[in-house]
Amino acid sequence: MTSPHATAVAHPNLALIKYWGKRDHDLVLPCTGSLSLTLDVFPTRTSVRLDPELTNDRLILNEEEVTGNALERVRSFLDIVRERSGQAAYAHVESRNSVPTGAGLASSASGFAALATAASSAYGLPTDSTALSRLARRGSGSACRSVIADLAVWHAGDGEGHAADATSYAEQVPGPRLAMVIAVVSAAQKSISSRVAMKLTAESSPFFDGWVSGTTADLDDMQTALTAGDYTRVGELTESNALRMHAAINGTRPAIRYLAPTSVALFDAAAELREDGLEVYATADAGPNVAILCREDDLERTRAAFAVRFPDLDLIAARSGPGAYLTEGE
Ligand code: 2P0
Repeated sequence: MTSPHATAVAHPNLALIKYWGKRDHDLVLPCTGSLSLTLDVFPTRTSVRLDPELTNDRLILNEEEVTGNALERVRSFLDIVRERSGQAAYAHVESRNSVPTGAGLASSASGFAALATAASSAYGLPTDSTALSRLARRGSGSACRSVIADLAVWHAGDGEGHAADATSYAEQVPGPRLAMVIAVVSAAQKSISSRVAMKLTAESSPFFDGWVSGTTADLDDMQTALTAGDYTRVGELTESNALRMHAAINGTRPAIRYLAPTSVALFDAAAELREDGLEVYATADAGPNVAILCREDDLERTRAAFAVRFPDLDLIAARSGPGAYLTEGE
């Protein structure tokens, strides 16, 4: 008899309305809801195989055995799965991702979405998208959105503690066909992780309260704009919400700044192209890379327009992608 095992695939997502700040660090409950586009590039494929002989989990990432903090994070996550499933066995976890790890292109989102999906199947937990999204959230907040295809809203959850845990998950929302061009300003590991930086922002940025109240309103407005198919409003909210997040981050003391001169130049180029009639908007996560939002029909034109202006940058064209799915062991 083969030991229980499963393999799952998940893709990164990029937020149009950002998640930045937790109200519960243990349960990974956010201060606000957020909303993202799951992409069709950079999949992560993760296998989980239970092994009663193991005395700890083993993690192989891109064919290399990983120990230390990364293994600890996976082990803590699998502890939740073991507790819920009543199965004590440790697991071999093998994961491959094609996105540069730690470069602000959301490898933790696709990673924990794939891990939650494969582990749930291997340990016999429910694999409906709500259960998977709630579980993925415990690994990395933004991972709950990568469980879902296309446009996903992550609900902040009602109340606190277990009531909030039950109601904080992502689900798909309707909207126009969107795409993105990701401009890779740097593929290097970022100097300070999102997890640490968002905690420091909440603790020391005087702009954090404004960020939370503004984002709560932005999320409502964004859902209205998406439902109405109002692309212009979607783009304006996307760009403005990203800049507000960076303003809140910049207010941290000692200061944190993720955007590089080239990142700012990319925001300027988006504004210039809008003047010229190509309706694109810029957004950036916790790193110098910039994602350019466009209508799906404008994707090639948008990529070409940025290739002329930024010939030295890698420009990755991405469309809306699938939610996390099992490839075997279902
Ligand atoms: C987002 N980011 O909404 C925002 C925008 C980065 C900038 O979600 O601590 O890696 O694991 O819950 O999910 C990155 O945060 O943080 C993130 P944890 P996560 O996409």
